Amino acid sequence: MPNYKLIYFNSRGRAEVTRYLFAAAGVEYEDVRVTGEEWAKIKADCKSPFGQLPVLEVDGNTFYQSQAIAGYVARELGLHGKTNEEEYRIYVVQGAFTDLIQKLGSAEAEKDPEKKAEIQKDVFENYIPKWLSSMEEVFQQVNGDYFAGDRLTVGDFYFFHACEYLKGINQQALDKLPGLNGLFDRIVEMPKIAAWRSKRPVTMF
Ligand SMILES: N[C@@H](CCC(=O)N[C@@H](CS)C(=O)NCC(=O)O)C(=O)O
Repeated sequence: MPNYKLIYFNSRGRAEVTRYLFAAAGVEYEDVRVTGEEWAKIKADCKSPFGQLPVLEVDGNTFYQSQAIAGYVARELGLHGKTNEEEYRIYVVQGAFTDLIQKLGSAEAEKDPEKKAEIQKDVFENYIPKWLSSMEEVFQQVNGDYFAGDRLTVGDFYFFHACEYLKGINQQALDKLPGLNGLFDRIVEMPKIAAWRSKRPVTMF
């Protein structure tokens, strides 16, 4: 097994899907979490051409862009799509995840407090409920217990990571969505995922 070193900040953010993949596969890796102060010092030496985190070092080679990293790790660990259709279904969830974090990020980035409150109200009252019901519809179209069909894949961890955050804000967020609720609970109860969630540093997102 190669030597994996995942470098990111002390948050789940753009690294957690990859952390979940390592956890689910029971693969050891170095989970390096840098502070903002440390990052300011090492940013110039960051081996990503984008000068951003996360980066993944694999036996000394540097991989960058979080979704490319997750896709690479998923394939290495057998949690990728094994057919064209499975791969397609994973990209659907990954795309929806990207839409959600862009929307949450745009609310966060607004400086004017009044406008920010307005955007946040719209995100929480309209965008997120619609996003969740769309995800339920996507899940219901699949013939199986997981987003790609009958196998756990990286797509399920994009969903899980997003919904872990949404449930942190509103514990009932998935209550009326039986497919998503059931999948969320199945992932929570996976022993290797439960072990990771109980030992990882506690962070807001
Ligand atoms: N598209 C990139 C975005 C990476 C990104 O925005 N990283 C942020 C943290 S979430 C970062 O490194 N910020 C510090 C900086 O830009 O100096 C990815 O998904 O990896």
